[in-house]
Amino acid sequence: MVKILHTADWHVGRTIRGLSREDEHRAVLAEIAEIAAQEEVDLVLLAGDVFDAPAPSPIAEEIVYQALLALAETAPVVLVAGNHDSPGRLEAIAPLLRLGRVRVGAKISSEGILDFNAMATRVALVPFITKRGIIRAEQILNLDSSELRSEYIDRVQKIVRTLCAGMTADTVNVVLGHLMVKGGVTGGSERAVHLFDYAIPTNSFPGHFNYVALGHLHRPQRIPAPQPIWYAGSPLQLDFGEEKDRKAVMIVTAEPGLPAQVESRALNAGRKLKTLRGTLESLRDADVGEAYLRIELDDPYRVGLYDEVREIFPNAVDVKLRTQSAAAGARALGRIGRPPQELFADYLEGRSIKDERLNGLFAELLAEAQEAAS
Ligand SMILES: [Mn+2]
Repeated sequence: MVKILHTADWHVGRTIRGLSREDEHRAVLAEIAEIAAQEEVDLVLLAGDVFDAPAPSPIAEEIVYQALLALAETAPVVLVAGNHDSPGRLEAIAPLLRLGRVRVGAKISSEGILDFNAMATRVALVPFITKRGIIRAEQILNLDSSELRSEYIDRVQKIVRTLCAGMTADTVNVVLGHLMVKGGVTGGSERAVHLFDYAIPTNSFPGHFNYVALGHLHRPQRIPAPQPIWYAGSPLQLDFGEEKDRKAVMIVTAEPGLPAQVESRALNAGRKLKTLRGTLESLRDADVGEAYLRIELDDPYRVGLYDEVREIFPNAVDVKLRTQSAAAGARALGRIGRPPQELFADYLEGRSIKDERLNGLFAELLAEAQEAAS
């Protein structure tokens, strides 16, 4: 019997409207290390988006490496790169992390299977796979978007199947991946561009596996499938789309030949995110604790209103007047559903700029941004 702790999407370095969350990250990662120790797990799996940005700050690095070492005091740790991580950076640090019992899957590799013989456990490593990473340039030019999508899904499936080909029923087999699987529910802060278009079906995972440990979606959830396929979710509420999420890690008990048993353990160290809507008068006595607040006011604008809000709610990080957003919404309505290239052309025309090269450069930039955002 093998006991595993599954966590994901730490996003260390993430701020909320410019405010640091370093203290919360330290606290919640310590909470995870404590759970690992209490549960006496045999293995820790971290399913990508360790950092929030590909070039993290020294403080973010310190928080992550300390947390990894704290976890490694209990059990070996395995992590894969997510779309927010820099594979090159993680690959560079991998030999040092290995000395501290932390194994890294930074890039897809034919050696992407770890054997933990002492506990008869195999882990297939599926770091995030970019569209550019597996689709050739000429295909990007010649295929339409639905063909590109099925090409991507097909290749990701092949990669997963190839990695898992050697798995047999006499070991505990786990897939550790940062990827989008069909049937998941987003929390709203995962940069949802084309998220579901590029989701792979649950039957992509071949027969002999006991558990699929995923990262990418920030809400902890089981994917509807006969076998246990789970997103651990992020340990902190990262954005207001996640207000309802109850953050957690998964404790997974597995033995060869049987689907794993999964229990979630709640994480409580992070501050909550909360949205308040109404007039300032009606909200005045709201019980908000330590939560970061998004406040949407029905009041008409008056001088000093924002100062009043901040006085009553020092933890307000986002304050809007709904009356003003309605007006802005009406202006934006005329732009809804139109492709970015067209909007850009409008913008140029509005500024009396005529230069064909700009349209080409914009298209290039857009393709790159969509790639990076997904
Ligand atoms: Mn993420």
